[in-house]
Amino acid sequence: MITLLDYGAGNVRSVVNAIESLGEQVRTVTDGEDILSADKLVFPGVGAFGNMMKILNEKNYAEPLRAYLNADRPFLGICLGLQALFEESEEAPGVRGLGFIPGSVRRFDIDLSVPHIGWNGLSVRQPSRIFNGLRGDEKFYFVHSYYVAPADDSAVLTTTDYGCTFASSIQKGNVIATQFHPEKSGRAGLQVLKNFLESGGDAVRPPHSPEKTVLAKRIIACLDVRSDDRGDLVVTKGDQYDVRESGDVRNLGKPVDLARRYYEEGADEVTFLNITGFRDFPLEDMPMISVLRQTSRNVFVPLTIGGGIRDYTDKDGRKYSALDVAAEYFRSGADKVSIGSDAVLIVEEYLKTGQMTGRSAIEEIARVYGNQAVVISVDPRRVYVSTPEDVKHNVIETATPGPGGEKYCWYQCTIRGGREGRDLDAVTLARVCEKLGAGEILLNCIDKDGTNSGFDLELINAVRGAVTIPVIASSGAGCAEHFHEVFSRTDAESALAAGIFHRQEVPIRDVKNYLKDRVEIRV
Ligand code: 1PR
Repeated sequence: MITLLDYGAGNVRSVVNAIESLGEQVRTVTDGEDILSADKLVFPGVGAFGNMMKILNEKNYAEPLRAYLNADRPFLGICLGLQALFEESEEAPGVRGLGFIPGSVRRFDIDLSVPHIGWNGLSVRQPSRIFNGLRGDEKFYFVHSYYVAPADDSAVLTTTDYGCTFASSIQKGNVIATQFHPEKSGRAGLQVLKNFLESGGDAVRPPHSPEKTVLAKRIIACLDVRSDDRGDLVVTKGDQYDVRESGDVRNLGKPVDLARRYYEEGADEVTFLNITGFRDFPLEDMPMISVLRQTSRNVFVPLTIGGGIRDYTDKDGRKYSALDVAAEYFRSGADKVSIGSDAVLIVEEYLKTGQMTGRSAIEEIARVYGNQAVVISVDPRRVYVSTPEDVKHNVIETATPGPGGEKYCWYQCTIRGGREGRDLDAVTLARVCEKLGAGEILLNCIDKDGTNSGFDLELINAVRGAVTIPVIASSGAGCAEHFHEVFSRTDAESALAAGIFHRQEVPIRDVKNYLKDRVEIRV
């Protein structure tokens, strides 16, 4: 029996799923006694350092935890569960951590995108039983803006490079903690968890551990989901957002089956977009939640879900906040939520008033679940103009002139699945969303969607240049070369595709095989 320390601030579903997939049972801590009586304690920290310590203190968990750690009992901390072991964090000055390891937690101060999101490697510094069965060159999933800086190296198991070299896992006796998420790191991550759960085993040094590590570019499979005319939930795919063919909604498969297939084929992440979420209320549309629950049981890479994340009043007058909707998605196994239409309305309001209210969906979800959990899905469309002075928007000079020979264009944000254009450009949207606390931009392009003609590099460069958070390039992938093009000609951190994967024209494996000698990826 594995004891899980869940202090109620986020998604522990995936950790439970991963442990259960290894044949173990999980019980959740309900009081300090449960901590002291645990055989093996897993602490998947989520959210922010200050809030975490506040809850641990309020629930009287902090002292039993210190006692458990000091007694050298089996412990696995994950992400914030690693940071909790230190004395203090720049994320919450003045708040005392558990202080089990001397040192502090620092914010990345680097030229690269923060948070550090994605698959990066481990440089092994000391042998450990946690490495049993690993080659050493596997990549693991990270998502964090802060890293631990131990006072000395004695407990450092691995380091990872991202603008600086930081401790990515530590071990002191039976206490092990990782900055990366084993439960989201595919087969390699499950092996690390298994090594922890199985007591014993010799300390080993994996044979192929790199001296320096590199963050991989991510390949994301996207499933646009909606009910067809018979009411069945299907994966569909549009041409420039039109998902109907001869009047019917295109049906390209079942969401849970396809997500599983993409996981097995090597997708680094899976994204579900409930494309009619703008008109349906997701908490009534329970099939989506059930898709997420079933998927997270056997897909061990990050899952993002979008569609319908906004405030809502149901027919009985009951009010739900966007945070309520997001919370249900996180409980059901999502790691990130993506906000589309509502983000546009939030930014318009911000531009009108110049005020950050702290109450928008972006700010509220970021505050509770962390910036990295909030993705903004942008649905822009090109609008051509003859000169940059024609509009007040961010205009670019384009190599693909418009129908009247126009040499300039701007990217108009849309809402309601592209149905309604707004007086806002994608560059401004991305910039304001970052300011409000979004952690990542999912950059679609209506003109390119479903065309197989390649990504809109001009759009991606314009948005990527305007923000410091990671950008996911989306729409238009037609062959493996297009992924190479987007990674070599833009600074996008990841690339997403739908149609070519669903129709099995270019499987994810072929994309990765093509990229592997050209771009750093997770093989
Ligand atoms: O507005 O917060 O309710 O969210 C709705 C979400 O649904 C948004 O993220 C929006 O992008 C998405 N969406 C709405 N309508 C459509 C549609 O297609 N009719 N799909 C839609 C967006 C774009 C991508 C697609 C890529 C790659 N689809 O998801 O997967 O373009 O496609 P490709 O590789 O085949 O070219 P809200």
